[in-house]
Amino acid sequence: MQGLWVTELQTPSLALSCRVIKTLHRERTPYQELAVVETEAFGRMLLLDDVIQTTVKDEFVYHEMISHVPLNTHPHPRQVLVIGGGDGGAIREVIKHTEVERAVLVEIDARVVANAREYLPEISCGLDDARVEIRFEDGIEHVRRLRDQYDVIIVDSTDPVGPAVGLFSREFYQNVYHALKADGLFVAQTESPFFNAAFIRRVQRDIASVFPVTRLYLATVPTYPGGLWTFSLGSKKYDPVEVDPQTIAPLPTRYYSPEVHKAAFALPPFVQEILRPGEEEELF
Ligand code: SPD
Repeated sequence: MQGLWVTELQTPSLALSCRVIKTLHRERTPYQELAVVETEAFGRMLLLDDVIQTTVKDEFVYHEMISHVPLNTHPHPRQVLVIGGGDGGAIREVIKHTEVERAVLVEIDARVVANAREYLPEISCGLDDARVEIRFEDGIEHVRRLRDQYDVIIVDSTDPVGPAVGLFSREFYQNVYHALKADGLFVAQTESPFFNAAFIRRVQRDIASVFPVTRLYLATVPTYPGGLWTFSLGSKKYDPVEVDPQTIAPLPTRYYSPEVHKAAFALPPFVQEILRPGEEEELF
């Protein structure tokens, strides 16, 4: 192999490598090692602690699916909270919904936002919208204080290691439940069905112990381990599977559509298997 490559060790026995055209920035923030590199295959790429978070080429899949599925499930998504997501991709999608009055971004690491603004303008471009408020706080602590405030909460976190572990706990889901209004709902990114099956099973069980409606859905994100990615949704009232595609207003999207909304909940048998109760095994 020639030249500079960036490699994410996605599991102890699997790596994804991309040829790097240029390293644009590297720094140690108070929370993590941050890098922005220009790659041949995926354009600009943000890495945190050597884990790919987002790339200009494939980010739209993840950000559209973590945002439009919950926002089109809630009939009136006016107050929206995004936890994590400092690159701004989820916020960019959230503010496409004209009914959104306020979109609060709670990101622990101010340097993620600063670097996204500087190096990833296509992704961070919604952060200056008048409806957006940015707070540099720990999302776990932030949610603990809230009661009855949000219609939709989106947990756009890093992988469940280090400080993010608490974002995947039953206690956090209970706090999210209280932070939501009486008909609110939330969604979280929940890793790979190929490599994190036991983790997904545990998360789904915990969400189901708090929320009356619990769903898992899928999207294809080429730079994430295995390429197939899961999102877990907990809802007090509305079921994303019951949404009538004809009621979904058209938005400028490249992956999400009313048909994809429906199809994302059609789980292959091996993913359905994950949702059946079984042996617990901690993978992280
Ligand atoms: N394996 C990496 C998963 C990262 C998920 N969150 C990415 C944040 C993009 N806004």
